[in-house]
Amino acid sequence: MKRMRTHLPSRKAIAVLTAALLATGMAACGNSDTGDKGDDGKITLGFSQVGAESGWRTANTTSIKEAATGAGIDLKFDDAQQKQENQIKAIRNFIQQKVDVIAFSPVVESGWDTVLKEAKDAKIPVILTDRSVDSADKSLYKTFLGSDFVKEGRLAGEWLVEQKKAAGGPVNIVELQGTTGSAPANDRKKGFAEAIAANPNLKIIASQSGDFTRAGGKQVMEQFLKANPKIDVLFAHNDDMGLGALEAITAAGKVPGKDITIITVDAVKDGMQALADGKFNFIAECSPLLGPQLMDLVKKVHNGEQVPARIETQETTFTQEQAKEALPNRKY
Ligand code: GYE
Repeated sequence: MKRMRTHLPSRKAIAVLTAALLATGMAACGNSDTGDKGDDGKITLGFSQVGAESGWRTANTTSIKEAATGAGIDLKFDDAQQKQENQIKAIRNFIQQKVDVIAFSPVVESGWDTVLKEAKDAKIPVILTDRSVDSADKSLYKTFLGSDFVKEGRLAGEWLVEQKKAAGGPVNIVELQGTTGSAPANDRKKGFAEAIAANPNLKIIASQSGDFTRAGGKQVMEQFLKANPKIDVLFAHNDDMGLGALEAITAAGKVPGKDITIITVDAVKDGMQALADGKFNFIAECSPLLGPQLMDLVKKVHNGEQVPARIETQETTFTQEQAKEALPNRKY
């Protein structure tokens, strides 16, 4: 009997425990209704990244990780290896773990409604970053932070129209598209096509996905070169595919930047170097440095503050001369 008694919690212990439980419960309610903060009191952000397919993506991941540390946000980072099913799995995990906020860069535009609804039902706010979704129900996410991809495609096309004004004869264009079904591939294709539409001599003779990777760009460009004896222009939806294509073009005995005019998007360091070296001819910029703005938004939506429905990054374009000037100070 005596021994048993010593193992029973005393009244005082029960009182202390109850008070502690109440306090935690109240603290959680006071923070927000979107989930508990971690043990350390920090906001927890679940972030699902597309993958590591390009220089742009690597710079974007670094920016997000550094900004989270700087903002004192507890980051749970998941790399989906360019697969939507992995992103859906990661988001479901974040919901289960009751993170405070979920952010993700959707690999493709469609097929998100179900999982976004699950996050909404769990009262976890979602922020879209870099790429958007095509969901009709805009209440499934709080905001979108990223670039105007249609504009990037249009700027690329407008530059080409200007260059080829005096060309007269047919200008054969090949296009390396980004990941099939992704917002930047869909939108850059659209913007570029619109910009050149009024010029019937500018013709896209082949267009295929290189999945935003160097290997993809090289392989598809090899096929383009085999199938088409006269290629005047390459429009690649990102620098990496353009860089991969350089190898195929050189191997085919052609001079990139001279025999074939090369236009890309992103303006990451390697792309800018190729432009400064005269191998590329024009780049429409797309900034991956979204981390600091994202962390700001995470704090705001966690506090229940209103945020704009769409926040667009300011971007520019680069010619070869401008690339030479900008390169020394390029951050990514
Ligand atoms: O242009 C490309 C990357 O979504 C804007 O994804 C991003 C694109 C970027 O793989 O390099």
